Amino acid sequence: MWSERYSTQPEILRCLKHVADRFDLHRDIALETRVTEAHFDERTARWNVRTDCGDRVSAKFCIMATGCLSSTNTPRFPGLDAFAGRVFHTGQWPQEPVEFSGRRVGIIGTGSSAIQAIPIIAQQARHLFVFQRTPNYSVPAQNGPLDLEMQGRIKARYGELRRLGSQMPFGFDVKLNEKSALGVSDEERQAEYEQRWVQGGLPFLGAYADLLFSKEANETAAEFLRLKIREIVRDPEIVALLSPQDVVGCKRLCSDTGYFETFNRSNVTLIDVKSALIEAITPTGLRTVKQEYAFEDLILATGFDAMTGSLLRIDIRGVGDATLAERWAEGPCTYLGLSTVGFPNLFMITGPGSPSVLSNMVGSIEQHVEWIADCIAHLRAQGLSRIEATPEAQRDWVAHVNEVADSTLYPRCNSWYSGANVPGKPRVFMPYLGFPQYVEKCNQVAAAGYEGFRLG
Ligand code: NA7
Repeated sequence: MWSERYSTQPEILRCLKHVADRFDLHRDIALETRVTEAHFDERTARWNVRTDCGDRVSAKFCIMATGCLSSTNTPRFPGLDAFAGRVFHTGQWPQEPVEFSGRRVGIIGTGSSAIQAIPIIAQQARHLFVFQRTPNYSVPAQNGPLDLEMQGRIKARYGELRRLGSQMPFGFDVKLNEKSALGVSDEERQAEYEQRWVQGGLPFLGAYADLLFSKEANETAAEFLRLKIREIVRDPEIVALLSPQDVVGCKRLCSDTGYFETFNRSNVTLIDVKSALIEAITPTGLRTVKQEYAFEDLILATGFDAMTGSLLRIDIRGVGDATLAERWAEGPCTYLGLSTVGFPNLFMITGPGSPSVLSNMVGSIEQHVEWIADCIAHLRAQGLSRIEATPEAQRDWVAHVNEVADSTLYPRCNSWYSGANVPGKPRVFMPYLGFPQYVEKCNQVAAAGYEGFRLG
């Protein structure tokens, strides 16, 4: 039973443990184990995997289910190591509760993680300093308890809801308005945005069909969201700092509970670190080029080395001992986000070039797991032991992923979707836009005897 519209981490963990118990999965899972290397042995056509616990495993197939947002991004702030207080990263939060009562806290970043953390920490801390480089748009989460009757209604239609969701562009069953934002009256548009604001969450972006295609259409949504900030936040200087100027949804739209209201509190200070860059972390706080701030706890809400980080932190070597890091030096290249040239029998779950983070992750993960399982079963049934994407299929797929992305506003901003949040990371738009088309393509590839792959 889910107790809220947006479940908290402990509730999700309880659900995962329940599934692992119920299907007796624990015996096949090694927790607290980091894979350090995976090398393909051309002689045996097997993957040799090592872990930091000293395990050595040999397997015919290697499936990297390493997650799109699991390797944290920690900028190299000078002085960080010498900070005398506690340091937390939102992506590596401790399991035990963290108490901020009576403490001065600094938080760097104002992405989704910070936007969710800031209102809660502000209620506890003596003072909270928020160091913002770029403001973000946010809509209310409108979180709340899920009553039993509603849960019953949803569960009675599970199959149907999943089927409907799988036919939608992002794999979610949300109401998409097919009209253009520019083809309706101001009153109608305002009412549509208002209704979606009250409803809450990311379906706000479904208000009009052209929001992610036309800058002019997008600007109507941007102005609506900026007006909300002006209505909520009292100090006009803070309003100006909190008001984004980019395209809405180009960076992932955030969803919050009382985020903008938090800046009306007397114990919260917003600091613009775009106009006054962070110079260093000092032992007692942080120094910008303009001023010094003192606090006891530092929170890095600085995001993730998304989509490729977890893969590239493992020493993965394929044909000819070539490393994945070398192969992807100019950015990730895959066929369907499932496979990459030069790495036979290696599959990725929600890899770059698949819908992944721009889709319902659960649906996308399931689709990949099922496709890979079917593929392995097919190879076994045919007495085959090797599968590898062809360079031509990969080249065409990469071009197609870019072409689709370029028809939208997505590649226009500095988002983690294109690696722009990590200094030095190649700029490649990584997710594939269009869940139903993608699933159809994967099914066609399989039906045509794994077209675009060399089987052996
Ligand atoms: P995000 O969305 O990548 O946000 C990271 C934040 O940290 C963002 O505000 C960044 O500012 C800021 N940042 C990163 N590096 C620096 C430096 N060097 N100086 C100052 N500020 C910095 O990560 P989240 O964890 O919030 O969310 C990631 C996803 O998880 C989210 O989209 C959901 O899908 C779930 P910037 O915008 O780069 O100027």
